[in-house]
Amino acid sequence: MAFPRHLLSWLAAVVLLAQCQAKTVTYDFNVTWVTANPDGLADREVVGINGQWPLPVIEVDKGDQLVVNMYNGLGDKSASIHFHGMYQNTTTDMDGPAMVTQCPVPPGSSMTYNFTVNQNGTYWYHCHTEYCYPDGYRQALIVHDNSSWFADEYDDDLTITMTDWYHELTEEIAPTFITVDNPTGAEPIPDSFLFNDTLNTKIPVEPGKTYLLRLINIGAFVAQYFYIEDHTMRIVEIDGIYTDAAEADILYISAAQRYSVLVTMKNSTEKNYAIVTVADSVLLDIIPSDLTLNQTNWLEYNSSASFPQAVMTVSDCSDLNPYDDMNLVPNDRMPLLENPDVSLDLTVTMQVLDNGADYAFLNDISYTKPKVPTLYTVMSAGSLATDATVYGDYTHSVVLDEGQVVEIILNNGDTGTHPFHLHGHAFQMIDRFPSYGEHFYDYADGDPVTYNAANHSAFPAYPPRRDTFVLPPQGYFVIRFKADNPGVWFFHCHIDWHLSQGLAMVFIEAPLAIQERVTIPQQHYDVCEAAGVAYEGNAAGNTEDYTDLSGQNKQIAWLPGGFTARGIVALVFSCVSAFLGMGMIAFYGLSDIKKGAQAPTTRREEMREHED
Ligand SMILES: *[C@@H]1O[C@H](CO)[C@@H](O)[C@H](O)[C@H]1NC(C)=O
Ligand SMILES: *[C@@H]1O[C@H](CO)[C@@H](O)[C@H](O)[C@H]1NC(C)=O
Ligand SMILES: *[C@@H]1O[C@H](CO)[C@@H](O)[C@H](O)[C@H]1NC(C)=O
Ligand SMILES: *[C@@H]1O[C@H](CO)[C@@H](O)[C@H](O)[C@H]1NC(C)=O
Ligand SMILES: *[C@@H]1O[C@H](CO)[C@@H](O)[C@H](O)[C@H]1NC(C)=O
Ligand SMILES: *[C@@H]1O[C@H](CO)[C@@H](O)[C@H](O)[C@H]1NC(C)=O
Ligand SMILES: *[C@@H]1O[C@H](CO)[C@@H](O)[C@H](O)[C@H]1NC(C)=O
Ligand SMILES: *[C@@H]1O[C@H](CO)[C@@H](O)[C@H](O)[C@H]1NC(C)=O
Ligand SMILES: *[C@@H]1O[C@H](CO)[C@@H](O)[C@H](O)[C@H]1NC(C)=O
Ligand SMILES: *[C@@H]1O[C@H](CO)[C@@H](O)[C@H](O)[C@H]1NC(C)=O
Ligand SMILES: [Cu+2]
Repeated sequence: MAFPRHLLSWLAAVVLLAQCQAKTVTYDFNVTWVTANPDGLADREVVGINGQWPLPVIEVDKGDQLVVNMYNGLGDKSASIHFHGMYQNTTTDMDGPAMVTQCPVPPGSSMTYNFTVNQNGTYWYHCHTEYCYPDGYRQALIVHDNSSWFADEYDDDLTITMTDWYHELTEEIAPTFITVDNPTGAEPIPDSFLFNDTLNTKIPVEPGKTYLLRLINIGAFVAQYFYIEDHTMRIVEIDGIYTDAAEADILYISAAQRYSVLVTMKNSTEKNYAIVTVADSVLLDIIPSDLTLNQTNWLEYNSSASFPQAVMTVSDCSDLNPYDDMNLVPNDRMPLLENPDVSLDLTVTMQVLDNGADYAFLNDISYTKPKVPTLYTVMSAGSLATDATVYGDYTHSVVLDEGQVVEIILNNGDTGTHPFHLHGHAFQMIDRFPSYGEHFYDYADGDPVTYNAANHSAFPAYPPRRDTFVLPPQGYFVIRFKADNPGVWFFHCHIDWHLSQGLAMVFIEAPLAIQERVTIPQQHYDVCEAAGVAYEGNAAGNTEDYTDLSGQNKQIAWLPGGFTARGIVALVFSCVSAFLGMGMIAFYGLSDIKKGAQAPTTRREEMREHED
């Protein structure tokens, strides 16, 4: 019996549709504590998913609908998920940062994330409530693409993460960080560095083949140098943006950055080769003698040959000369965005506030979370959503109009390195000083060098784009993006310690378009109910008068005039700190709460004062 012809063509159409139609990929995440010991040095509690750690890699194809049903089974800690690098176009409510686009999901509550993946490349996901991803709640998110320009050039792809690792829970470390006992803001020193959440990995490879290595720094703090002995890498993607191939011997991968590189194997199987990661120890205020900064893992060509430790050729990691990502050219040749409609001139500083602890600032504002998640203020403020006042004085919110070209000039008044991440966009990197390489750290000892709009280096015709860009010590960077994605987008340093010190601000992009195009699922508001967090009103939770911010959360008061941060640091170091800590709190409690006249002081200067 023959099938009717029309039925056959109908069947063919169904088959075709099934092949090119995007699918829904669903993950059920039951988030609970589990025990792990990835460096072989200490058992600790980590955030597991469905009883497992390392966490599952999320894998999707471009165009898929990704659904993640998260149940918070931690019992004692709130959580959320940010899908780092996903533009969340029309789904800003699925972006994940607590108190920015959602409420923190309390223990016993669930939240469903549901959005279309309209991008290619290498991403990751991580918890985005206070202090939660360093406890292990982070993993790779890969968007496969069989039609990338380099798809024919590799045989297989491998995902490799790297991270700093602490033996204590973040909640145990945090109280020792922002405190009068740590006025220089010295970041907690990691206990080790992991390679793909373990150590001593042997990656079996076949001679002559080419691999696409997707390298992701999922760490909370420390950048890492990466190279493979006797092998050249060809960079083809940074942070989800395809680039023209660029040969590199060494990469510098900051927290949150990704590099995809093509590596062709040798034909000979006589030897195994070291894959080397070197933690950027310049970021560490002290280097404990038992901290292993360099790790050797291997390309395994021959399991019966030896696995030699890497031989280091330089005396200090800052002598390693990594590839400068400013030189990359995006494969799509998106031209330089010209004539910005908005140009923001921002300066990073670290300053001691009235409680004697060190905080981080963008133009003297230390991000302080609002009482209502900023997106929910947008949704409930009506036409006042275009007035930045309603988002409060300490969220550092900037309202953008749809379609504007936005420029951010970020000057670094601090001696630390800050990998800045913008949610909702990949931005163009149009200038940076100093460049990666041998002079990267030279300026940390002199005066900050600020961007001069009247005299800058020529901008690239096709600027590289990425979503996380390293701001050099006492240097600057300049980036641009087009406000073509209505949403509430966090812009912050990806060193989790610095984020907790307030190194963040918020872009409210086309708020009236958000109101039109975004529908918040009832379940997301239910999470607020469960968490006891308001989901209507301005930053202070006021639903009657959106311009009345009384009761809003504020940053700690400034030191009283006459007391400089340097003075405080000198004092702290010359006295017994426990005794002094109590004395200072009492003293400042009596003083006027007003902004002091002191100039921003960098940490290095403070340290010098202490050394003097
Ligand atoms: C999550 O896992 C815990 C521990 O295995 C289990 O007790 C709980 O019932 C699970 N919850 C859900 C919603 O799956
Ligand atoms: C996810 O979103 C799509 C598009 O809005 C919708 O059709 C679908 O029902 C949603 N799925 C879930 C599980 O919420
Ligand atoms: C891409 O190629 C891989 C390996 O050949 C295959 O398993 C996968 O189904 C392909 N994906 C798509 C969307 O065609
Ligand atoms: C994803 O990759 C495909 C094939 O290389 C390309 O056509 C498409 O433009 C890419 N998508 C984005 C958002 O860059
Ligand atoms: C790295 O770890 C992830 C998660 O366990 C795994 O899927 C991946 O294959 C590992 N990569 C390599 C190169 O072994
Ligand atoms: C390995 O062998 C292939 C085929 O003979 C050759 O084209 C290639 O250049 C060789 N690779 C190296 C690194 O010598
Ligand atoms: C693997 O290494 C061993 C020890 O060096 C050597 O004897 C052997 O010939 C090698 N095998 C291959 C296939 O190269
Ligand atoms: C680690 O790497 C640095 C810089 O590459 C080097 O100076 C140092 O000697 C290495 N340390 C060890 C223990 O190999
Ligand atoms: C512009 O900057 C360069 C490099 O810093 C400097 O050498 C030059 O003198 C400056 N030109 C002017 C007109 O300021
Ligand atoms: C968001 O989608 C709009 C409409 O398709 C598009 O014009 C815009 O470029 C997208 N923005 C981003 C950041 O992908
Ligand atoms: Cu930082």
